Amino acid sequence: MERSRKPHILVVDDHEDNVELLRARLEARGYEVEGAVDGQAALDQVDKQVPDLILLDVMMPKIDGMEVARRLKARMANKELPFIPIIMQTALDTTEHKVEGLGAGAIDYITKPINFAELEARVSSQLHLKKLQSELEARDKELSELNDKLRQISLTDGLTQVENRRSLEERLHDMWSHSVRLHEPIALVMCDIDKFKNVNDQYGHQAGDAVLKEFAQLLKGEAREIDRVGRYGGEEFLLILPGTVLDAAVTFAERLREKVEGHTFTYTGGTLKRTMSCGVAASPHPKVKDQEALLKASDDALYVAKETGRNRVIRFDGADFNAHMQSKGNDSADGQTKVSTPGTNTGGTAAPGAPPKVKASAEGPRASA
Ligand code: GH3
Ligand code: MG
Ligand code: MG
Repeated sequence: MERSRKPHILVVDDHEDNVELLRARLEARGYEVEGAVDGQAALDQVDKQVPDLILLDVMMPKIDGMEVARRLKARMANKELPFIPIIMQTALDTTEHKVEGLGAGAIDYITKPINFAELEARVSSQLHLKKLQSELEARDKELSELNDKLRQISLTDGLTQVENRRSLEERLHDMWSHSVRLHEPIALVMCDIDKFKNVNDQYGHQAGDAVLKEFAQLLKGEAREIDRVGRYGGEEFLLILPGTVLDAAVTFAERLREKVEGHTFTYTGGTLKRTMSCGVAASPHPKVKDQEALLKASDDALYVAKETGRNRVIRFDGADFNAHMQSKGNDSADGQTKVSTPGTNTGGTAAPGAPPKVKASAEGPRASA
């Protein structure tokens, strides 16, 4: 109810004289009044203009006041209508009738013949309650919107505006459970920009920030609507690909890697090129038992990509992965792979003599796109 306009009251009575009498009284008190002389007319009038309050006669032919109240109450309950206080006017001053009226959806009642002072007091108190309730609802809505906004902020990376690590972990948890329940595959692609520190060192931190933002958008642009793309850490990004088997995820990651390699990043003052390395893992896989193992598998594959030359896609438990693990004296067979952090290596762009890139398998389109 807006403060500026007059409260709107619908008076329903099958005796037109009664309607007119109440109209005159209420209009004199500053209310705007509509009249209806039967139940159907009352319901039609509510459809035309929702009143702030209804004064409803009980005894009417065809659709009586009880039925009107019941129908309106049902529509209020399913939010088709806002809350409208209904005051029953009844000649039947028995407890049963009052109880029935209140049960049907009336908030108050007044007995005929009507005492106008009493009527006015009841109308004004119900309108006051309705106003308080509307204000409360508005505040509730505002608070809930603010809460949604806060939650959104708490799940978004401030710099790149993609999901942050917390959000990714929440999503992975949900998506993992979903994939287990429905026996659907799920894949992770862990991406890390190669030699990103050099960007900061050579072009400044702001250029680094610009590259991160553009990089995030590039990944997002390549992902499907149902995929999740987020910043897992500094210059490390994670993609969660539901319904995707390992082969398909490797193909996808390879496409991403090529895209990044071919992309020219822009920062204030110039442009630069960069490459990225990816680790890919998926479930179902005999060595991936839970979501932590899946995350670790993609991370381990990423580190192998770094150690074996960067600008590469490495598939967890694939030939390159296992060869490297063996050369390191590690065996991934127990699912507890240990990989040292990458040492010094060649720069961001593909170095001459770097190991050949993983040939991504083209088999198997990404399932359930
Ligand atoms: P590698 O190829 O092994 O991944 O080398 P790298 O230089 O990319 O990795 P390293 O971990 O040595 O350095 C990461 C750098 O990312 C260091 C850090 O200052 C920078 N960084 C992390 N977060 C941000 C950020 O928000 N903005 C900028 N500009 N730099 C960031
Ligand atoms: Mg890096
Ligand atoms: Mg890193």
